[in-house]
Amino acid sequence: MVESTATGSIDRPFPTPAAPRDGAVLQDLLAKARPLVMGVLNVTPDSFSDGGRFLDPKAAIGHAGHLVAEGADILDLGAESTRPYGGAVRVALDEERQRLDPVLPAVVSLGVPVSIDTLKAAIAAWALEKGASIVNDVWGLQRDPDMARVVAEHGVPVVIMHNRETADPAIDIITDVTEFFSRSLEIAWSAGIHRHRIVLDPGIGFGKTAEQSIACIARLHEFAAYGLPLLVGASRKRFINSVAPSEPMERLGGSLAAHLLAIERGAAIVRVHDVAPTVQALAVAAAIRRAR
Ligand code: HH2
Repeated sequence: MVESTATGSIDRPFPTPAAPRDGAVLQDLLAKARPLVMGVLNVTPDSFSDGGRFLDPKAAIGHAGHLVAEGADILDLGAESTRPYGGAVRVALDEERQRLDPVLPAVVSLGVPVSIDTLKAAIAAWALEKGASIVNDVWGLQRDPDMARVVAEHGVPVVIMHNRETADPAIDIITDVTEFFSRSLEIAWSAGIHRHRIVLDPGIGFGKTAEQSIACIARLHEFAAYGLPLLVGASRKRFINSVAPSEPMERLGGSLAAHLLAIERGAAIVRVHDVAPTVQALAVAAAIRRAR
């Protein structure tokens, strides 16, 4: 029997359940009506927690398969470390594309939506042509002046993440994030990006002290006023070390705690390195909530 798919027609079967390539991808994800898990795939030598582990394309594709088997709803593919804690080595456009090229088509064929985690509009455009279906911009459309146009022209969802060059312990971080989101939304709407294609993310660890990262999770519900889905990426981040001294690979407990509390405060998507434990934690939390 030939089945209809989101992208196919009833008389033209597709061999793989390819994710929808337009703004509907976000609506389809949110229609699952449960918190979504975005699995991190870094094809980088220098990411803060898993740098070098998945630079080899075979290792990266294998890891992507594991993340999907463990229950990832979205795969977030990045080839330039954003180094939330400084010291990022900027990667040239060609190098970033060369890291992605042998990996992206195979990852797309796994059948879950792939977001491209990049600062560069040219990489985003290229990745969208190759099958990525979401843009994840850790500078919230405010770094590369062409990013908003690329997102608008492709009609895809975008994650707008808050960022700052440096942390300033003296500022009210919630106000800063709110003002940043408002600027990004102006840019998005001027470029013609539809409101239902936007996800907001306070950018845990980016230009924030540990206390400010914690505040962004504790007061996440304050960003709900925008009426847009919220994403939180607390996985293995350094603020956990400030509460419970630990190396990045030892921060699973802290990551789970942060993501569960973020979901209680309205997060629709959590961005994680450890998909299986997160899926389990979310299932148990949901079961307990249902039994109330
Ligand atoms: N965090 C990182 C990278 N991209 N994107 C969003 N939307 N939110 C985040 O919190 C976020 C992100 C940093 O984590 P990781 O990718 O593991 O590290 P690196 O940037 O060093 O590769």
